[in-house]
Amino acid sequence: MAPRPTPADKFSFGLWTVGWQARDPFGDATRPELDPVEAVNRLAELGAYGITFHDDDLVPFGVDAATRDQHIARFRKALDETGLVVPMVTTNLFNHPVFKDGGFTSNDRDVRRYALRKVLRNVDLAAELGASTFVMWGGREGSEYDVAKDVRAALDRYREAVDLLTQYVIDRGYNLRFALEPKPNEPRGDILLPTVGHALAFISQLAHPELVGLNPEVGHEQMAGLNYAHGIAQALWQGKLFHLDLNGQRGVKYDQDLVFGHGDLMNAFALVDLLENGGPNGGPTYDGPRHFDYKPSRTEDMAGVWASAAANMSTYLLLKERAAAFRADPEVAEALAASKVAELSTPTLRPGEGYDDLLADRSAFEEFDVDAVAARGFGFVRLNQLAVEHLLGAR
Ligand code: GLT
Ligand code: MN
Ligand code: MN
Repeated sequence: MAPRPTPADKFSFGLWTVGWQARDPFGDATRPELDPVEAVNRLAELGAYGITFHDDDLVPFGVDAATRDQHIARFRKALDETGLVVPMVTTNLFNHPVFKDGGFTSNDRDVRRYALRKVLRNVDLAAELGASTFVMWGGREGSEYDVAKDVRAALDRYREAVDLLTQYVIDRGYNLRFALEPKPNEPRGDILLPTVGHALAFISQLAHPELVGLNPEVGHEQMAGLNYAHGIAQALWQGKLFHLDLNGQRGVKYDQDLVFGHGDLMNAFALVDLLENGGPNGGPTYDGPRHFDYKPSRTEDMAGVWASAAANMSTYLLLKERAAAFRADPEVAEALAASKVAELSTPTLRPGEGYDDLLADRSAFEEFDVDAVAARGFGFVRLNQLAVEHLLGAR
């Protein structure tokens, strides 16, 4: 039986996920529009704790101020009634044709100024609703043609935008941090800040790097052929895992946004194990929202939408159970020791040891039995098979 989620599990969903009408480049919508208030009610019933949105998911683009206030007020009422929270907010800088060459990095300066105003307005709303993370996915920030985009100038403009936004939250006293979401391509041929690594390097160039981290998405890293769990581990290592987008992807192809675990299940297992058991004392490494950014497949009706939303959460909880069982298994402990997994945490040099001591240590080199050590196996396959057996419920 799949475990039932509760708000303590901190599961959250984008309004654009369950609300996706399944329009794709080849076909029309297969589902009706979803009222944000209904999304709040249904997600709360299913056991989620949070809901996130783009400005335009909640308030249709271009409506007047009074209509905007009405939309926000009825959404707030649904939040108050259900206890659902808004941990994260983001801005749509990709849908309207004005953003066809990007928002912060459009070649057109007027578009860049308009994009900044749209984001500043949404930052106010995020703070008003108590969000602590503001995601920035720059899906249109990029190019199809190398000669048409000065990438260094684009990065200057990207930095200019992020620096303005961090200064704004500092001056307004908002408790809000920014999380960049990398993606290698789609909708642009090449997107700026394409991977976790590029985004981390970009952050080091900012005026307030402490206020900027990452929102890595499973499928986006896997579209680039990269290991998501490794990317998350490095983001944690650098103190930059501010938020994350969980979903599923099957290999290097278009962005599938499948249910979490419906792609690379082994990597999802490693990820949940890292998030839940990877801390210094075997506890969680990350205590933020477990946010699902998936698209209910186009084949599904509304009942299928809610079933797929529930599937994300139960898969996560099942993996959490399986990872706990893996960690508690004495045979796994023995295999981990045989593979010297914990030995990697021992510094290579002794306390206070420097290169002079290392050079003087004959056992490290002159007397080191290279052939004997080279002949020893690490037993990683056995260890991984134990993980597979736990994952399959065979242990
Ligand atoms: C868009 C994208 C997602 C991002 C969203 C945040 S928008 O749906 O595909 O990966 O997380 O802007
Ligand atoms: Mn995606
Ligand atoms: Mn995403």
